[in-house]
Amino acid sequence: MDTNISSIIEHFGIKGEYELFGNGHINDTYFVRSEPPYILQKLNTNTFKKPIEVMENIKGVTEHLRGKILAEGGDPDRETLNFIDSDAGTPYYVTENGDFYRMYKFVGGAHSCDSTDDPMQLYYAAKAFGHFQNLLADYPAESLHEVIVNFHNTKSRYADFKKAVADDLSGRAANAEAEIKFVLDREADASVVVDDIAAGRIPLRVTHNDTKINNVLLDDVTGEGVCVIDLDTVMPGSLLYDFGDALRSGGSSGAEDEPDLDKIWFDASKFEAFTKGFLEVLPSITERELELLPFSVKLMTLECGSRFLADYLNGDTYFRTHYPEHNLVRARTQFKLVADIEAKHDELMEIVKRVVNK
Ligand code: ADP
Ligand code: GN1
Ligand code: MG
Repeated sequence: MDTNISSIIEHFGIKGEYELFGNGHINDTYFVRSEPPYILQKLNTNTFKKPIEVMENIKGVTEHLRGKILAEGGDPDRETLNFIDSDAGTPYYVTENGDFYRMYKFVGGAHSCDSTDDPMQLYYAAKAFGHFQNLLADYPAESLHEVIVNFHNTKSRYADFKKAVADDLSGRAANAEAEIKFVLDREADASVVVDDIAAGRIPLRVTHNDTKINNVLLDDVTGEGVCVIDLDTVMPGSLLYDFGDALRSGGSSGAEDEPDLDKIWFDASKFEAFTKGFLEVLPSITERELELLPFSVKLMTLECGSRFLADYLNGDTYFRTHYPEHNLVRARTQFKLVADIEAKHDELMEIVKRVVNK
């Protein structure tokens, strides 16, 4: 056992064994086996250069959510994240060498899914993400720090991608010519949402921005959404980012890093279930947002695939990888989905119309 982690746990006034937990790509997450149990996380300060700003955002947002959940008669200890203060008097603990840790209450009786075969899980996840956005509709957006600048600015993501190709820091570009072309061929897509936001055709909202399907906890008994987690990237953004990213992961037939592309396609029945749940709780959606729902899934999948591919070309410095070609495999899976979403665009639009008119 790493005595360092044990002593960090004690700085939060807790004693207990710990084990690595979850499948996040950014932070190191530990389950702390105490009574009650906790989640300890080492925040990735390579990704989040200003960790105190991340914590200020999350503290503000979770306090706001707590008030709303209480007003609805819910249980804020289960329905939002709750931090434990360290002996430094802050909701985090920084070690001598600058490592940044935080502790949450563990949300029990619930689970997250990395991918799912059950459209009902998508329905419940959608209601949870939509509800989360509703509860933050009156949150003062200007008080949020932009903790990762241009996080979903797809134009600036394109510029980053082109730079990764040009620099080819890992010398791997020759292994990925077809994948690089796939991204470059779709550059026009990058402007659609960004330009609409700039022109005021799409409203800026307070959004989660990382609605991967494993970032919502579902109740073990009822299957319903309990708690939206992983709040590091809550910032002003578009509802389309949250819708699109949830279906990028949740609408796939398989895992994000499934190497057998014959097993990967975009599942329209999952799209329908998610759209139903999302629109049931989000009546404030605009006509333009509705029109772009299918496109947003393609856009977020393309963005994510291009980020995986850029990281492969940069030498795997951003996402946690488990083997050398992992980011390339993840990118290929995303591009298989993009191609399938393109082919199914009209079918998906019909689903949106059907759900709206029900
Ligand atoms: P990352 O940013 O690395 O994705 P997350 O905050 O999403 O980290 O945590 C990783 C995983 O840990 C989640 O997918 C979830 O399964 C689990 N988890 C995180 N926080 C909690 C919590 N408060 N209660 C229960 N499980 C949690
Ligand atoms: C990362 O932290 P995690 O694993 O939930 C990433 C997302 C990507 C996702 C791809 C802060 O999410 O943007 O969509 O991996 N988070 C950050 O799986 O970059
Ligand atoms: Mg996560």
